[in-house]
Amino acid sequence: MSHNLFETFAARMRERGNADFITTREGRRYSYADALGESGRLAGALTALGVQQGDRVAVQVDKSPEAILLYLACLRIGAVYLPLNTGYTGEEIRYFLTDAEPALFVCRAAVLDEARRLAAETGCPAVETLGTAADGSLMEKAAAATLRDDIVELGERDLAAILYTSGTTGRSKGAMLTHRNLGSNAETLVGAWRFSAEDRLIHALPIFHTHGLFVACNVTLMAGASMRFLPKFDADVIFEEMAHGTVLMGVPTFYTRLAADERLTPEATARMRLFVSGSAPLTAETHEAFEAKSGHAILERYGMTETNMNISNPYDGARRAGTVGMPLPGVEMRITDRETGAEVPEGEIGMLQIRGPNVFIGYWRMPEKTREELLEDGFFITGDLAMVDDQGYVHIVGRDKDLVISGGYNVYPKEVEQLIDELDEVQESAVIGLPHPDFGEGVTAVVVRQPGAAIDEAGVLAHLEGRLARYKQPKRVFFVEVLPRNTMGKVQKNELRRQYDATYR
Ligand code: MLC
Ligand code: AMP
Repeated sequence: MSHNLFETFAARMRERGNADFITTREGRRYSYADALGESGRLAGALTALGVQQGDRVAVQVDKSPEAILLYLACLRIGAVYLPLNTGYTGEEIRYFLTDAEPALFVCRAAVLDEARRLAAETGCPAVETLGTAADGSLMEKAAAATLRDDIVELGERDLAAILYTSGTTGRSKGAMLTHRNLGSNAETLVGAWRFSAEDRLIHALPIFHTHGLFVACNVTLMAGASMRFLPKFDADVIFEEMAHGTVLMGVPTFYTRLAADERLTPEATARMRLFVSGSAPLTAETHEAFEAKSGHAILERYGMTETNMNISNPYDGARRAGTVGMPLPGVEMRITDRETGAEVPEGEIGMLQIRGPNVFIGYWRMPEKTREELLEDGFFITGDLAMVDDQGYVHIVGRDKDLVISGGYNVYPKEVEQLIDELDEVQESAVIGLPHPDFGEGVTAVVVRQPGAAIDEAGVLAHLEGRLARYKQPKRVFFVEVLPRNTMGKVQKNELRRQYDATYR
């Protein structure tokens, strides 16, 4: 039996035929039958470009239906889809191309020259462009290509995608996700969240991370539902779309913004059946405000790049504010003591570990990192601190890893600190996340100057511009004489967070 996830999607495409798969507000539309045909043509183009089974296809493009068709084309031929945040700078891209050694890099036309230079430097043999209006050299090649209507046979451990997640050491790790990982999770979520062909998902997330790509698109495909593709979150547009949609998936910032909007009423959301939140903690305050104004209890769930979705509030039953619910069917969870590794009793806080068919198979070319985080018995150490209450609901109470989540994007402090520390005028720095009303956490730098140096906030930020994606750049930079340290010499980030707590409030 082949494990190619596209087999399941293809069955849905044949059944759903002329039904909507993706539509846009500009009036563009792909039916399920179109998706079957176009992904075959793109598969033909990939083959003509030399992409073979197991090859990586790196993709840094603006959101479009065609980018999803490219993802589907990769699945068809067993190529490994490697989506990249559009915010990444050339320097960041260089690392991914070097590490993943893709056979093809698909980029935006506006950065083609830079992409070609980076590809040449890193040994990537082909570069094509993809625009947002079914344009670009890749689409031209697809139009001229011989259609591939086969679906490559794959085994249980064959990769569907590699998604890079930043690492605590500052080096990004490529999480290897198999067809089985993605397929099992999509199937589980369709059941848990009652997706059907009648659903119309309002899709306002980016499509280069787990949430917008796998949770949203794979669940839609698995259910034969449709998606309204929006370029980004825009509250005005969301209110218009809610008159036609049934489901919205978003990061907490979506809901904070919607809950603060006077247009949020039971009437405005009358056609909607489900609001899902994830990727960062949703405050109980936002959960309650949203429900009070709309009558809808947001369904909060918990997931990760490495594991897809693990834990979810119930569809039927209480969706409790400040909790992420119960493990999804087929997903096992344990909460352990950091020192002893033993499971902690109910009600106590410990390290959250996850096992199941959704859990990735390791980090690309990092066997040691894989061994550290993916245990021999199959449990993955999430780095999140959790507690189960007496009703079985899981609370994510904090993080054991040094990570900031800003508007649903992960920022690893080390990566930012390393760049700030490069400056001659800087002795050392500490990057922290502080409570932020819109983004949940705001990236903030605390810097110690070299004796006699005069560098200021603008000077530090100027150094980061062009080197780091904008969402990783600190919103504020503060200067201190010394960083607080514990007796072991470790910077006390808790103390810094306490001191600067009011910065964005
Ligand atoms: C934009 N900016 C951000 C930011 N997004 N800064 C910090 N954090 C962010 N997330 C910057 C912009 O560059 C701009 O700066 C300024 O903030 C204002 O921009 P905006 O117009 O208000 O931002 P907007 O376009 O509305 O974007 C905010 C957002 C977006 C929250 C809607 O960031 C978003 O869609 N986030 C979703 C991330 C996501 O999909 N995560 C899922 C990961 S998967 P300037 O200075 O340039 O003007 C995962 C697993 C799981 O975690 O469980 O799901
Ligand atoms: P990523 O590596 O981008 O996939 O982000 C995964 C991390 O996001 C998790 O390890 C958590 O720290 C966080 N996360 C995701 N969903 C939630 C949630 N509902 N509540 C709290 N944290 C979350």
